[in-house]
Amino acid sequence: MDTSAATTRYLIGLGSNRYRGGPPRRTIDRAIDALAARGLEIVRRSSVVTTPPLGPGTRHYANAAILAQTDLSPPDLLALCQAIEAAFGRRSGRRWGDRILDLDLLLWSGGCWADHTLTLPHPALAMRDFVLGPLGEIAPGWRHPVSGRTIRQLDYHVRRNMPVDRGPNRP
Ligand code: PH2
Ligand code: MG
Ligand code: MG
Repeated sequence: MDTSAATTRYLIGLGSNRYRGGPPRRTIDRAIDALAARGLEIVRRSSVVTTPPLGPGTRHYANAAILAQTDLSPPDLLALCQAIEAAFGRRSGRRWGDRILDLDLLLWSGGCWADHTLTLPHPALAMRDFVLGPLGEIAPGWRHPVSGRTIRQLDYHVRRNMPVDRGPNRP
């Protein structure tokens, strides 16, 4: 038995809507490479979809999600994600404003987590089609630990209740 294998799984959402060193889709690819280079095992990755901005953003987003395995705790993984965001040039600015790179912890195999900086599942998960779409590609059967609904069910509900322009990748 391989006792060195990481046992904790995370679903992570990625977003970018500012050009820096390349277009947003390329930033998403580079961010996934950066997470892998820092020791995360990327188990699955979604396609990159183009979505209209929710909130005050001015440009469309490239969004994607990954399923990753690591031994890091939620706060340690959050710190790593924030370090990568900073390395990509992200500056703290307006809430929900345009951003070079956003890495959001969405769900983890440990169920619920809450401390002063991090809440899992991500509180807005069930309301965001740009998160649920990519998640549905890689983990449709994953159950939200509070509602008990699968990603597939949540995605179905959000699309039925809040139809939005899907962008060129999700006709
Ligand atoms: N992220 C936000 C605010 N609005 N809109 C889209 N389409 N995609 C995002 O990732 C996104 C957003 C804050 O993180
Ligand atoms: Mg976000
Ligand atoms: Mg974020």
